[in-house]
Amino acid sequence: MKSSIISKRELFPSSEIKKIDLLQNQKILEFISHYIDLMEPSSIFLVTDSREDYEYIRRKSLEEGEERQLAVKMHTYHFDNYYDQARDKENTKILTPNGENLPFINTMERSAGIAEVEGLMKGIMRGRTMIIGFFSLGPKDSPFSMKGVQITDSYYVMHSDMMLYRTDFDYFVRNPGADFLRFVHSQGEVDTRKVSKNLKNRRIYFDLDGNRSLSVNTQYAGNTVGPKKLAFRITINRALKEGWLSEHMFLMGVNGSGGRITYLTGAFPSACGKTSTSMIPSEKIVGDDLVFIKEDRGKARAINVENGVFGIIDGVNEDDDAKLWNAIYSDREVIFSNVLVHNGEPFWNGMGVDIPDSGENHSGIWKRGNKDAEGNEITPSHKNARFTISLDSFDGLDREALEAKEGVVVGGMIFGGRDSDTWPPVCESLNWNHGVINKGASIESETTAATLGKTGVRTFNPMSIMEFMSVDLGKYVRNYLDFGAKLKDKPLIFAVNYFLKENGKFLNEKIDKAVWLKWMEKRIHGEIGAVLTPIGYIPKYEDLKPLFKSVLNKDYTVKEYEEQFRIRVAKLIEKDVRIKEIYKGIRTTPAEVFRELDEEIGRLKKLKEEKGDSVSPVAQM
Ligand code: OXD
Ligand code: MN
Repeated sequence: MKSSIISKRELFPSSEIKKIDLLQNQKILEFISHYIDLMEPSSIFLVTDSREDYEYIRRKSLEEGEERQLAVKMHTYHFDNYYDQARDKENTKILTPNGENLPFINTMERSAGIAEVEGLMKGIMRGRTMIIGFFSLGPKDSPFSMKGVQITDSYYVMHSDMMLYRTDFDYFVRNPGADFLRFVHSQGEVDTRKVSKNLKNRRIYFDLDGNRSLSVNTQYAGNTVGPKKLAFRITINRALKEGWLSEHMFLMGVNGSGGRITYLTGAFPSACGKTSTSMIPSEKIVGDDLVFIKEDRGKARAINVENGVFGIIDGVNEDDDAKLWNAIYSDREVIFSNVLVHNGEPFWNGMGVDIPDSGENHSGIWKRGNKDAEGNEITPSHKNARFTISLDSFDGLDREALEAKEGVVVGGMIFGGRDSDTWPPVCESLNWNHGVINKGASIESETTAATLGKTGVRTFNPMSIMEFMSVDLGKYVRNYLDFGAKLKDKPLIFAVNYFLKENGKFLNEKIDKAVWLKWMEKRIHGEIGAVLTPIGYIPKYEDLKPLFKSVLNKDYTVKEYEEQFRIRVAKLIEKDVRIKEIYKGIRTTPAEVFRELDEEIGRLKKLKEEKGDSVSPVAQM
């Protein structure tokens, strides 16, 4: 069928009709047509892979006032509504047939959900342009990749999509039968600052059966940028059905001896060190947020799904984040969101320079001391203020790995959380199942600003995926265990914790993670030994001391080691019992989960009887 099925053709510019006519993919034409009829845009714009289209979108973001110019030519800034600064858990729902409940997931009956959100979308683009983008999730022409089509009326959202993902209009021209993920978004009515104003009608719904996300009355990128966290809900479901892993993980190359590079993935909840680990200056970044992992001839191979970084800027400073700092302060393109702008310069909390007392920020024209409607003092930038940047802008980008169509072999997988009193800074699991269950599926983390709501509350966050979870957790863990069973060369699984505290003080410096990475790399290649404890293998002091010296030029003391790697036996038992209780409430929990947790509790109890509630790592040797 020809694109004559596009309704209201006569309303649209001939340049765009020409592009549409290149598409013979009936599913796309029907998809576009449905939303033209529903949202009634006054015009359309199709984003092809051309440089002109990229520049047009960028220019329009500025002309429409969704982004504004900073002093540096390629730097712009964007604001979201003061109350639209993060993912909205309450109004994010997974639509399930018959409204089937899923553990920990906000679900809603599918047809009622679609009717509700499409009701809100009716006529919403009157007087506006519908922008349609075509993307590849993962390298083009890779067996890992998926394709997605984004509809939006926000130039900022499309601009972000284009910085973070590869456009792939050509694929759709070449493949009339191709299927794709569907992302439908409208920012809804905006106020004079161009921010979404009908927040009470903000909805982010996922129709997994239709491979579709529907989001409305919001601009925050976590709620709107289709190929990123919207696609993620859909790909988690796909991975489960097809026996692979779609994960909330960075992908990085760690430099080892003799010039070898070992690839590690890492899953951390938002704002817990995932981005900063992936950008450690001494190593190679491939991606900071989303990977697909598949089995290939007995090995686990991974790709980065993205082509850019949408990261938290709060606390980013020149000393701790040199690689990122250089990227941000190059002349490359950056969108800053929800930072403070003063005289054309962006500022954010914790950047390590003096922050002006006035300017414009997410609250509007701002002066230090200003309070919000709830009486809280407004900080210069929001805690979840972000930067959007292409991976191209980073020194030490592993381009070959980023573009590798067949992915790279995963040597290790890291799980981390924000945990002040339980896990040691780094620990290797006993084996795949122990790692999946007692590390990944047992992450508890204190909440952060990436989601609306209270921060600092200990929450269960298996694989750091909970906020994006779209399937039954028991089945998700089952899939992980089965995936490992297919592997001849299993990646080692590690747990890290950068947030251990004693008497309210952090026990580690931010940069210590550079040492843990080197330790893990050596373990993967069997180059060093370790101390066996009830929770897995921890480093020996004699291995860490030279690593601290060579990596950070730091004299690491036995006292530091003892404090950091003390086995907090009582706390660990409490934790395992808590986790067991949670899984008991999930009907589909695999039996292996209880077995692994019980065995670990048994080992810990034995140690407790022999040596007490808190045991020095030296005493373990
Ligand atoms: C993100 C998040 O934006 O996890 O990546 O919040
Ligand atoms: Mn993330």
